Amino acid sequence: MDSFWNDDLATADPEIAAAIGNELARQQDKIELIASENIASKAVLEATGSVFTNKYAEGYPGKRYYGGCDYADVVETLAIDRAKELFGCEFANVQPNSGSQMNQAVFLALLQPGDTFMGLDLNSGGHLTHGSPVNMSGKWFNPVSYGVRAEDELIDMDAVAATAREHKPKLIICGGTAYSRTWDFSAFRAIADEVGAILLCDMSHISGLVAGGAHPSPFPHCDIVTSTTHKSLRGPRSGIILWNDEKFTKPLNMAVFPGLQGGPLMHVVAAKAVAFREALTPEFKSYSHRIVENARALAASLEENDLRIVSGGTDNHSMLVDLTAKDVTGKDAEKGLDRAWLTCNKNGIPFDTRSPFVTSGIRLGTPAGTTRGFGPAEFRVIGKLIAEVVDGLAKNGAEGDIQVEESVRGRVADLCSAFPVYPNA
Ligand code: DSN
Repeated sequence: MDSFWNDDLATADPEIAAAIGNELARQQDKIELIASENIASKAVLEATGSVFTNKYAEGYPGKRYYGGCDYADVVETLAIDRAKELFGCEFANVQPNSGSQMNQAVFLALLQPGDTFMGLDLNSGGHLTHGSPVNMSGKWFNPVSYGVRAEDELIDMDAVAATAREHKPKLIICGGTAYSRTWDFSAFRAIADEVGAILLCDMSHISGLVAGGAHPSPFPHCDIVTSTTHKSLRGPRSGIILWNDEKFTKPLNMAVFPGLQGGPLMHVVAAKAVAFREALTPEFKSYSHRIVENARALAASLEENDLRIVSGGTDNHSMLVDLTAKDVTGKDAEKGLDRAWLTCNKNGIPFDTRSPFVTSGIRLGTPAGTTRGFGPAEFRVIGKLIAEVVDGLAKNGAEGDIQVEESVRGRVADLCSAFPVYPNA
C-alpha cells in the first residue's frame, strides 16, 4: 500500500503543514476584526476535513446519480432539516458552494438575461453579486441600484419605492456587506408587492444574528433568503438558499444542480449540518446578542476616541469607520493596523471619493472576537488601540508611528493570550 495514505500532513507535505501552522498562529496572535470572518468550532473543522471529501453525490437525497450515497443522504437531510428549523422556513437547499453561487442560482432560477432587478449599491454597502458592473449580475442582467441618504447614511426607503415604481424590477434584493443598521424587511415587502417583484434577502452578514434572534428575520417578508454560512453564522465556507413557497422549489433546486454545480461538496454540507446544530443551542442565541453588544461597545469607544462611525453607530455586528477627517486612507489604515496585529479591511464609505483600492474607510466587525470570548470591556480597549494606530498614521503618513504600533502589538498580545483560539490545538 502506498504510504501516503497514512502519512500525516507534516510528513506528507511539510510546506503546506507549515503554512497551516502559521495560519493557526496568525489567528491566535492577531485580533480578527474582518466583519465577514469568524472562528469555526473544532467540530465544524473536523466535518469539513472528513472522508465525505471523497464522495460524489450529484442529485438530492433519495435521487442521486451515484451509488453509495446512503450517508451523504443522512448528512444532507440533517442539514436541510436543521436549516429549516433554525430559520423557520419550509424549504432549504444546502448545496451552494459559496455566496456568489447561491445568488447566481436565484438569478438562473427566476430571471432571464436582460431582466431588471434592484440591489443596494456597492458604494452604499451592497455586494458584487447584487448588480456590480464587473460581476455577472451586472453584465448579464439590468441592475438598478438604490443607496443610502447623504444626510444620515441610512437606506432611503422613499427612494427605493420611487426607483421600484419607475423601473418595475422583477426582483428586489435587500441585504448587504457593509450596512450596519437594521433592515426593514416589511417595508421592502410592501414595495415588492406594489410593483409585483420577487423579494430576495441576502442575509449573509447577519444570518448568525437572525438565527439567534439578535436581528429581525427576513421571513415571512422575503420570498427567498440566501446566506453564506461562514460569517456570523460561524459554519464552514459555503452558502444556502431558503424559501417558503413550493413554486420556487423546482426552479431553485434545478438552478443549483444541474444548472450551476455538479457534485456537491458533501464534506462541507456535513459541516453546515454541524454548524446549524450549534446555532440551534441557547449558547448560540447568547453569542449572537453578545456580538451586537460588543459592536456597540467598539463603535462607542471609536467615537470617544475621535473616529466617525458611518450612520452614527451600529445595530448589528459591523461598522464602517470614516477616516476622512484624519486624512488617512483605508488602505494605509488596513496596513498600519495589520502591523499592530489588528486585522481588518479597507472599505469604501458612502459617497467615497477615493477608489476601491484606496478608500476612505475601514470596516470592522465583532463576530470573531466575540467567539474567542472578548466582551464589551475588551472591545472598548480595541477601539482605543485602533484610534492610537490611526492617529500615528495621521501624524506620520503611511509608515505610521513605529513606537505606538509596537506598544499596541504588546497590548494585542496580552488580549490574545488571555482569550486563546482553539486552546488545546
Ligand atoms: N467578501 C465578503 C465580505 O467580506 O463581506 C462578501 O462576500
